[in-house]
Amino acid sequence: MQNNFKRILVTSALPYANGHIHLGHLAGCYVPSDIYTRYQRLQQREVLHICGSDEHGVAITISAEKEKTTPQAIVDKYHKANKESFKKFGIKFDNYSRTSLPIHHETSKEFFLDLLSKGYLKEKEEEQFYDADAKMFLPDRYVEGTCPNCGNDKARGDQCDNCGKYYDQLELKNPKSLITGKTPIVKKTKHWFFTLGKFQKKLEEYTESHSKDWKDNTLQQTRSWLKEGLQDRAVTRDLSWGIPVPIEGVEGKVLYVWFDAVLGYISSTKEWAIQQGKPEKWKEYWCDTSTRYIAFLGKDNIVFHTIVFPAELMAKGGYILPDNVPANEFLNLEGGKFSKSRNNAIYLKDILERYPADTFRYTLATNLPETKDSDFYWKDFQAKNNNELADIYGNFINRTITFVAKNFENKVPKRGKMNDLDREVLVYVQTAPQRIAVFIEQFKFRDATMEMMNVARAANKYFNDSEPWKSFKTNPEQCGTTLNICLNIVRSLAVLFSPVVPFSSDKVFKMLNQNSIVDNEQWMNAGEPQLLDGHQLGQSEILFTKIEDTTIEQELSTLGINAEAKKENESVVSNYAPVKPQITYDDFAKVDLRIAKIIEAEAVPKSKKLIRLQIDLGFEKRQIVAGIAEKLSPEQLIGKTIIVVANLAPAKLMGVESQGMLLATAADGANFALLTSSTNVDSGVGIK
Ligand code: B3M
Ligand code: ZN
Repeated sequence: MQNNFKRILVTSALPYANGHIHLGHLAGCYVPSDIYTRYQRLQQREVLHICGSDEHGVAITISAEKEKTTPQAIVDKYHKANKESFKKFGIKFDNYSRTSLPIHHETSKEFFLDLLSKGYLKEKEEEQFYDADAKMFLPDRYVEGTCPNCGNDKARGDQCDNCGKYYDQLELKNPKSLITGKTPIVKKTKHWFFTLGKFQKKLEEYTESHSKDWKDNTLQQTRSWLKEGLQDRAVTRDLSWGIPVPIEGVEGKVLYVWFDAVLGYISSTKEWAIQQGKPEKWKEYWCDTSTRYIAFLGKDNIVFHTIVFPAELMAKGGYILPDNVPANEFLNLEGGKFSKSRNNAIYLKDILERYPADTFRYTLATNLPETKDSDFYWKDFQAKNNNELADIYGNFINRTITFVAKNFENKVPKRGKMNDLDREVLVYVQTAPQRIAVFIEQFKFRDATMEMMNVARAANKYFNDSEPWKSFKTNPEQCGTTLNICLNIVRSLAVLFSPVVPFSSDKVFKMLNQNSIVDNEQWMNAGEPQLLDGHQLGQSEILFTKIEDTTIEQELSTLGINAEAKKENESVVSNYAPVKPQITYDDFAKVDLRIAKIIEAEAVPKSKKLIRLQIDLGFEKRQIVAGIAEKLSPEQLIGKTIIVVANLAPAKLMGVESQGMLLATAADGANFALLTSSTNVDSGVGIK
């Protein structure tokens, strides 16, 4: 990690402008990046948060065909909608640009031509799927077929959504054109290939220089690509929508969307600089080594930001590289996958009509898929709103403010002599900014948010233990001190919570009749008592209202997923095997179950089912073989914390020795699950 930096550049993945932002996007990228930048601003650091719409590529043209309109109409519609939703949700970008803007086209062409002149782009003929009826080549998502890696039969031409593997489209099995549904033929076409291999060594060094500060998923996916050896990759496509290949005489070809999308961060920064009236200022962020660059994104975008983009930047020269790439895993919905097509996605624009933004910001922040996929459950959402936001944070604010309004003429009472309880709680609050900062600096936003709520918990406890309703009659001076401290904690909480629930913090500041806004506060001073004795407070209002059961039932009934999930579950019931003969505890105790971490994974050659795993048991490393290759890919397995039978006699499977066995459900489809540990437990710990 780079320590002496002057400013921080934060980028959030550019969402495709072909659909509305949903909870999966927010949990994967935008809630974390917004918390991070808001916090850094409170730390008085110079921060720039950059984003925009990704408006090129086949994702857009296919959506246009589906909605029977033009790509331009699609991107215009969704760019506007998403920009607005982000704003209402309080995701603060310094600029939200579009990759269809001239400034972006110019930037991308400049990169392409520079790389071409340096010999990093090679012209080659390659074979590609061609739809003879539609008379067109079928780039990327225009073909669907069976994934060569995991067997998923809805795999796209360039990438499988199920196992995350990227491959050459000719490897796809049973290819079908998305335009005519026919089996495409293979035909030659000319493209420009980025010689990624030339950067293999530099990228390895770059990756390993971050072996201590990058998250597991980022590091493992990047290493696994590097291990396979970087190949030349086509960075042009036969399409008319996109940035035309800037070479004379070349027609009907555009830059591959991933080649230009990542450059969108740079062009968005340029656009911002122009808006500031300082057109050269973007260089401070991209070309100055005293800038620390953090790229937030979801796990399916990792390698484009740790390999492809850095290689482009290295090839061009003079640019800084991402210092960290805090990628999140996926957020699932009610135990299933988010899916636009199956109508089981929750869209930001819809929830903004029904709930305050902060409720979702908080519930997502406490449930971010930081180390593994997490689930959004409506019931959980209700519980977090009712039992935490309303009952803990909201309640403390409310009871404090109403008590002061009723008993102290709505003015901050004088702080007199302090007792042990007073001093204790003050120290706890004063040290909170530092505790939370440590989490945020490590991109542990869940922990940070929980720590914020812990402060509110401690505040409530202090209120209860101090019993001001009693001391008001018996010792009014002591009561004044208690409420003075409570009000100051209200203020502290508003600042500490502001990266997560900024709208509520603004309301609290109004209630406190503070003339500054939360954004002007200093993070490290947030725990200090700052309200003056006698300060007149504003009007109180309820911060969070409770969500009724009927509201949640309504939400659940509108989710398409339920009916389907139920059906799937019903069909399994009859398949459960009868329970085996009874055993004694001693029988069970013979099985030595241990926590282990998967450090390597690779398919066993010539086997469809077997995967060879290298696992770390804490006290030793071992090889085991598991029959789960059809369910999970090596990439999905690496880094997982699993449970293994550690004392199983070794056995050979297809000639490969297995020294143990992992635990997983004995079912297929939606009921297949690898047993993993839900919290971070050391490898080697036993299970009973
Ligand atoms: N638009 C993929 C996505 O929306 C892509 C990200 C681009 S980041 C430069 O998941
Ligand atoms: Zn796959």
